[in-house]
Amino acid sequence: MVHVCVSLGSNIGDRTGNLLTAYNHIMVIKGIQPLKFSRFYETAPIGGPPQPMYLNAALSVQTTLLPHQLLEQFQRIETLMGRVRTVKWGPRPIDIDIILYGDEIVNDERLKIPHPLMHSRIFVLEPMAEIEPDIIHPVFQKTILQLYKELRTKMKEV
Ligand code: A4P
Ligand code: MG
Repeated sequence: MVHVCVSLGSNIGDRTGNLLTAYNHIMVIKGIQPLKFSRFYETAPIGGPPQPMYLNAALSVQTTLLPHQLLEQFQRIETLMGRVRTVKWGPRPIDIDIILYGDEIVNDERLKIPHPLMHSRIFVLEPMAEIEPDIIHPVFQKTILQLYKELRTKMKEV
């Protein structure tokens, strides 16, 4: 079993309903067991075109699935929930990103783990620091809580 951190985001339609629906879909995938689900955070959109506010959450699970199998399952759920990929970083009913997969590093065309932007995104780190503060980022060798605090400090400086 591998301990996996997942980030969820929604900024179209019933955002709360979308996060809960995504959670329900994830929980019935064979080979996934839930650990913790964060509260929901309203966050200003970062990047992409002008778009509505997001609702973000973090989820930790244990799984026997391999990284690419997880990605496939998450993309199936995104499509099922009406996700149409148009603009990069554009608005979406649901985005499901794999943030950490144990301490494994994956870097190919389709999948990058740890998620390359996680340490610079407060909307990823804040919910994750709530549920899994002590997990260590395998590249930076820092805990999620440390990364979150460092980013908070950086944001105050600008
Ligand atoms: N991909 C590579 N690595 C991963 C990974 N670790 N997890 C590939 C999931 N997917 C991964 O993603 C494009 C491709 O990334 C996939 O085909 C997959 O093979 P996508 O979800 O289709 O497109 P995207 O969402 O536009 O790109 P991406 O990189 O997922 O965007 P982000 O980084 O998630 O940014 N502002 C706020 N406040 N809250 C948000 O949640 N989200 C975004 C999207 C922008 N601004 C936001 C938020
Ligand atoms: Mg995504």
